[in-house]
Amino acid sequence: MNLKPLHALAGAAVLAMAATSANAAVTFIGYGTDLGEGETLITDFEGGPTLAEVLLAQPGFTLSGDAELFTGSITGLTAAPAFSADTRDTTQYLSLTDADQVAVLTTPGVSALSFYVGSLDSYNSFTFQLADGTSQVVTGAMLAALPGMAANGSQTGFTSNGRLTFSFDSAITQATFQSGGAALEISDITAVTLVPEPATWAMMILGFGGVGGLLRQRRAGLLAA
Ligand SMILES: [Ca+2]
Ligand SMILES: [Ca+2]
Repeated sequence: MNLKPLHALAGAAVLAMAATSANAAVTFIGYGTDLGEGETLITDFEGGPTLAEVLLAQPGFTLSGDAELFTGSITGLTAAPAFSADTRDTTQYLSLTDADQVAVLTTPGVSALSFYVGSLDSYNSFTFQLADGTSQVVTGAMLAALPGMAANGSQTGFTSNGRLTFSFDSAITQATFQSGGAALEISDITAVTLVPEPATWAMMILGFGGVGGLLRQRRAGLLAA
């Protein structure tokens, strides 16, 4: 069976989703293991065993919560995300196996956040805190309504295993992962980090200039002494 045309269809599913107060843009690429445009890896969930001890590849991010890390699959509990119809993530990944568990990622403010999700279920949920003070909840059931996506828990399907990318009208400062049951599986998280605004750059340059001026004054003082 050749899945390529269907894969391309899933890849083209870029759309705006009406959320409560802000617009959410969601992209899903079935089996999309490559990083998206401008994205850098934040974590692939190596390290541990607690979430606070997971290795984070970029400064300014924190991970916390009581969700667990798994390698491989446990029938009825957690399934390693599928990278194709017959290959899976063989490394450690994040899994929320019951409704009491939570994983929270805080960011320095990013314009887009992306996760490789495995066997998406309708009761999986992502809650985003935005820089404008609002929060947005996106559930698996909402995502299943988008073309090229399913939230049926399929452990091999390309419509339920792939890279999900979210962006909103405002920068994302925090993402909370939850699941109504077994399980929400995440292989990695990537982000598009915000470039400082021109006004911030100007202030930084002024700041550096100030430091230089101070050093020159000190040096002049030393020479005079
Ligand atoms: Ca991993
Ligand atoms: Ca699942």
